[in-house]
This record gives sequence, structure tokens and C-alpha cells, in this order.
Amino acid sequence: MQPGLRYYPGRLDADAQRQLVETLRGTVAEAPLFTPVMPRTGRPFTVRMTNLGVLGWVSDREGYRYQPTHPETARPWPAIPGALLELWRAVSGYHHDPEACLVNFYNGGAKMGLHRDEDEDDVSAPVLSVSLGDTAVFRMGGPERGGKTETLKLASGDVLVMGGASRLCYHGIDRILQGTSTLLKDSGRINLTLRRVTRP
Ligand code: MD3
Ligand code: FE
Repeated sequence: MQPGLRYYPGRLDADAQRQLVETLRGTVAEAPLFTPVMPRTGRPFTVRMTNLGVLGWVSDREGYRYQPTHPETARPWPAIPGALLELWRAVSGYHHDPEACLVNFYNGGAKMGLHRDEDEDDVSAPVLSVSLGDTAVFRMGGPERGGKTETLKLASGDVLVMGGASRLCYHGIDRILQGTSTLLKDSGRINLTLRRVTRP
């Protein structure tokens, strides 16, 4: 594993997972999932997204960026729920709260290609990921595209913290193992990533 990457399998118990999904149902009603498209080509992502927090990550033909409002409703993103802020304070090791929580929804066939998260001004802050629902095959590489990679299965309730050198490493989701969880009504997977965007 990359230095700075910390893995907390089963950090959220079944009850905490159910409560979080319940909270997310409310926030997704306020800020609906949208289908981002790739810059320039306009090719749609297979993952649908929304955000919570004062800033949200979006991708469209113009590029990747953080913005304070939903691209379709033009309304501010809902607040990051207290339970997620508490989790960040408990495990991030970072002394300022996150500004963005990207919500990724994967159905059975969705995946995410290898990429680096580099749209944040503060890359000294870690990124914290929470997995809910079906298990994902997560791929982690090094700081260079084309380097060695390894895979890790991320199950419902697992938490990953990418700090230190791991923060700028290539990573992606190869596939979702359908039917591995009953947490979500119609299967699929939700990944939450808490991020600090601006330098405090
Ligand atoms: C390693 N999400 O939203 S979470 C993303 O499961 C993203 O939806 C994946 O990659 C998902 O950008 C992977 C684990 C993760 C998140 C951020 C990282 C791993 C990371 C940042 C740096 C290194
Ligand atoms: Fe990422």
C-alpha cells in the first residue's frame, strides 16, 4: 500500500450505514444526481453524481471545477451531514473541516477510469472515502500514470483515508460486484469523498 493511505474496513456498522443512506435520500431529493460529461468530448460518465457542502465538484464540456451550486437546479448544495463531519474529525487527522462531499452513485455496469484528484488547492489535506452498498474493485497506482497498480475490494461501511504521498496517486474503480450488499433498495454502490478544497 502507498504511504499515507489508511484503510478502516467496516468502520461504519450496519446501523450507521442505514442512517447515512436515510440522510442521503433526503439530500439527493434536494440536489438530484446528475450525469457529468468529459471535458471537450462531452462523453458521459457511467457514474452519476451530486455533492454536499459549500463547494461541489462538477465536470462538463468546459472542464473540471468546484462550484457552490448544483449545475441543473442552480441551488446551493445541501450541507454535509453531522455524522460525516464527525467521521472526518475522528479519522482525517486534519484540523479544518471538509468543504465538499462528492457523492458518486454506481449502478451495476458503472466504473471510473484511473485518474488523480488534483482540482483542490489544498492537497495537503487528505481525501476521506466512505463506501456504501455493493462491493467495488478499487485500483490504486502510484504517482505516475502507467506505474504498478494493485486492487482492493471496498465493501459497505469501509473507510479509506488518502493522505501523504497517496493523496496524489492514480486510482479508479474497475467494477462493481452486483448483489454483494442489500443496503440499497435496488443494488448499486454509493461512494462519498470528503475533501478540503481551499487552503485554510
Ligand atoms: C486515492 N472515487 O471521486 S474512492 C473520486 O469509489 C474517486 O467513487 C472512487 O476516485 C469511488 O475521485 C474512489 C477512494 C479514493 C478517493 C480519492 C482518492 C481514493 C483516492 C484520492 C487520492 C488517492
Ligand atoms: Fe478520485
